[in-house]
Amino acid sequence: MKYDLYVVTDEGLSRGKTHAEIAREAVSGGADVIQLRDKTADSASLYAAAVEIAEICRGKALFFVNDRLDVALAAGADGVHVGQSDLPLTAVRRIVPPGFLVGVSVGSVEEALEAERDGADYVAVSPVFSTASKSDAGAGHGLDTARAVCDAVSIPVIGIGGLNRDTIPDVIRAGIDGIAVISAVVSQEDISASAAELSAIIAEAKKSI
Ligand code: TZP
Ligand code: MG
Repeated sequence: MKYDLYVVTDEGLSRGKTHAEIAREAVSGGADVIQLRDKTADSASLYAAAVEIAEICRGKALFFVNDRLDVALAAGADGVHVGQSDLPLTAVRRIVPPGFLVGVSVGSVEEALEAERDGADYVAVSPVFSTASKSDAGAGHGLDTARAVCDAVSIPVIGIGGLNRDTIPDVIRAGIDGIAVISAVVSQEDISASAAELSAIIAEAKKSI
């Protein structure tokens, strides 16, 4: 499973592009993972976007839905991403079929170990740095926490929050496997070119670890 460039959709930060347009352009630029994230859409429109993105991603990228396990399952997504106050991972695992992927946001080594023990497919250190893209993200946990989580678990570790062309190399050097972004791709004029640029930066940084 390759998580190198993980693009989280956000219609509020996308210069007017829809979730599906963001996903299509990001995948064409080489994104490895797309996460559909929308805290305000009604279920019908979220489901419609998820069906479209599942098709865009098929055979090209993994597709996760944030939080909404019902939408993820109904739309045929590869997985769901849950936070610490979403449906607990143990409950998610009781519902989903074998092979369905579950990612969990963590802010400490303890949360990461618990998620790994409960069967997470990856954990996301969230946020690595402070960010204006998520109003309640809180202070960044920093590179030391990212490094400690990477040392503690053997599942892939994603980083999210304040990651861009300048910060990615240090985050990769801390041991992070995947780089999740909103603004560094979604808010750019050319989403495809930005995804391609970040993919190349990630690949280059991984060569030197
Ligand atoms: N979860 C933790 S930080 C964040 C989310 C969804 C926002 C990341 O956005 P950006 O623009 O890449 O900092
Ligand atoms: Mg959540």
